[in-house]
Amino acid sequence: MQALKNADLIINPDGSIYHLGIRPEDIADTVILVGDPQRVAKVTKHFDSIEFTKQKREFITSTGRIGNQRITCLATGIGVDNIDIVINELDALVNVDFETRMLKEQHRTLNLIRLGTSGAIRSDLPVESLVAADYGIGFDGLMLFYHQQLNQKAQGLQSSFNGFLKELNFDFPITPTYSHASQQLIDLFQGAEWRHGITATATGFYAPQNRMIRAKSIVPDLFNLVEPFEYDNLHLTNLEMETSAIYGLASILGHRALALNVILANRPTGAFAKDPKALERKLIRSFFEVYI
Ligand code: R1P
Repeated sequence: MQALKNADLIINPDGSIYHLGIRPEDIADTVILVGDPQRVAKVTKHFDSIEFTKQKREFITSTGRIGNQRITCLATGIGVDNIDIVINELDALVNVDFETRMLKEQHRTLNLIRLGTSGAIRSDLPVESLVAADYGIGFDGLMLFYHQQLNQKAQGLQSSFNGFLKELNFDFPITPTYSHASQQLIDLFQGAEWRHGITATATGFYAPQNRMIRAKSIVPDLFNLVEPFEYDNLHLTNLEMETSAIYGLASILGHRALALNVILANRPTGAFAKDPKALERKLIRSFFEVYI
């Protein structure tokens, strides 16, 4: 491999990476990814100590410790386009030598865990539920740009969903992409509190998620149509804007990934959380009860 060019791996004058504005030594092995920048402080409240907090654009990073365990929390902002930046830059921070711009010989694996908010696709998944995504289906298109060798589980999901779509005889506006969580991480979240399922990732908040205020969708029933889909005893449970890209890029780059989402909206019933902030806190608390 040749050294990465300055325009491909962009390093700021202070030695930090282009968008995230953090340096290789800033990253712990566990990185909690949150969408909302204000969620970082809600997560780090559970830390015993905080080493630093840095911000560039919407990307806030804070690293600290709980007991002996060093943990990073990073705000990704909204959407898979941001996830493309975040996961590639996190991987570069730990697996590329910033002096030589060459890949390091020893690969370092990160645990990338999303703590997010989401809407339920199914009416039997009420507001307040906590969902652990065994699988991701991307309706966003990002992973179509990457060479990806799907593992056996993701391949199984792909062929099952393709068969389902064929029977529906429905022309999708975009080619779906498929991914699976890290088995090691998903195995930790097996308690009754965690509903398991397949998380769908959309490329926008309104028409791509069947929401219409004034602008109309060309596929207004998309998620009603796919709601009955079931694979590996799991339903297509919920809809948000990051998971498929986190799972896809993590698997390509050799990291472990898991997405945990709290349900704020139930799309079939039209219900929305009365106190979304309390539910965010519930998700964070429930995560730390298991993970630490
Ligand atoms: C949309 O309101 C945002 O909220 C959800 C979606 O995935 C999207 O990012 O997640 P976060 O609360 O983690 O941002």
